Amino acid sequence: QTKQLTLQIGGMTCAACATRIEKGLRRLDGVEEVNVNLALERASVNYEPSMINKEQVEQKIEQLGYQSLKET
Ligand code: 9UX
Repeated sequence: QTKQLTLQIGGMTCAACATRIEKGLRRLDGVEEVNVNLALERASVNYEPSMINKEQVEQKIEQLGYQSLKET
């Protein structure tokens, strides 16, 4: 059973930033689908909770150089 997470993201300044986050998150085992909306500064992530959790997703976003501000 996949879960969906939406996060407010800080630090995205261009379209490539959004693509970097999408690619980075898709590399994680357990992440099924990612959509990043630059204008809304929001990421939507579908993940398999038995494989990965919310904190690991947020950690990856920070690791990529952006901020995971809050869940929406
Ligand atoms: Mo270009 Mo967006 O370096 O960071 S990918 S501004």
